[in-house]
Amino acid sequence: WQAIENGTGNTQYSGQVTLGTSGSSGSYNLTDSARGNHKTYNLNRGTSGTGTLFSGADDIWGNGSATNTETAAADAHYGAAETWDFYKNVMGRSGIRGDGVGAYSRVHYGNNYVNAFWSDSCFCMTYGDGSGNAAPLTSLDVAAHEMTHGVTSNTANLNYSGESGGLNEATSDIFAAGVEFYSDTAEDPGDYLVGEKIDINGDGTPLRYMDEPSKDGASKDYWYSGIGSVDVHYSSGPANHFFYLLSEGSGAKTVNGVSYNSPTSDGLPVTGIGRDKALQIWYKALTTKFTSTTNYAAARTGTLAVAGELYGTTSAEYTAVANAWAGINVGT
Ligand code: ASN
Ligand code: ZN
Repeated sequence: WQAIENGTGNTQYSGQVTLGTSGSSGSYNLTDSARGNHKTYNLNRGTSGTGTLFSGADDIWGNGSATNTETAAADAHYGAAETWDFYKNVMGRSGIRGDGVGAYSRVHYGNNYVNAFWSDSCFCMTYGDGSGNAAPLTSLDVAAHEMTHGVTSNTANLNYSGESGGLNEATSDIFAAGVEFYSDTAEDPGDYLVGEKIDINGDGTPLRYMDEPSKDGASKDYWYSGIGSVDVHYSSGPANHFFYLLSEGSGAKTVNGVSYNSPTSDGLPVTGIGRDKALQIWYKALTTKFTSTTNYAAARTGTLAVAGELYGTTSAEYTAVANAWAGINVGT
């Protein structure tokens, strides 16, 4: 038995945060007993197994720099905790499977590894240290994106190819934005960008933009017949764009200090209903309407059905869902 403790994380991307840890005076470890015993392990540049559970005498983790081994652990542990809390407190879901059981995170995967991933087989998240082992892929939105792959696997189970694969990817980006707005630290305020903290492009630009996905140079803004044959990280674009339009509406808007300008395929305006309602609609569709083969047309049908159930078919919310899909060229 180990007491529930509150440690201090000095993260690279989210500033100083409180971490759920375990242990007692002189001997602590990264086991979050308040969140299904989610643990964070050190792979120490290995690529298999679990490595070693992060442990230490002082319950202070990391120093904000990637050169400190504990820093990536602090970020990953924090990301898992915020994602857990978002699903629990906003969606009423306890853990990835909804059974209250935590997963685990592995940091320092490989050497100069520029990716992070969820695995169904280990029920775990894994993070590389990025270019030069200096930019671990452990930002809050990346952690929430990967953990959401676990939620998707255990709910709609959207096939990771074709249009359903794009919807799977978009689901991870949508809830990553939800978690970031939920956490909303001064160091990493909520936004409709993905991976803006990890500088994966080396020029300070984010990995993805939800207001106008094509700004990344590869993602699609609008659905078209044949989009199912592009990489799932780019066919996600229209669904990310749908979510932005439904939340904030089309046109120019500044949210939390970030400026967006979201176009529509038909040039017609869309009025947003706010992020909180948009998140609820997507979550309920994911968990009660979507299946492994849901495509864009079926996602439209599913979210409209949910909007009807939640708000009625004559509601502004229902109309906004229809208009946001029309704005990305679905159902017109
Ligand atoms: N980081 C990537 C993702 O979660 C890994 C992958 O391509 N599956 O989408
Ligand atoms: Zn993904």
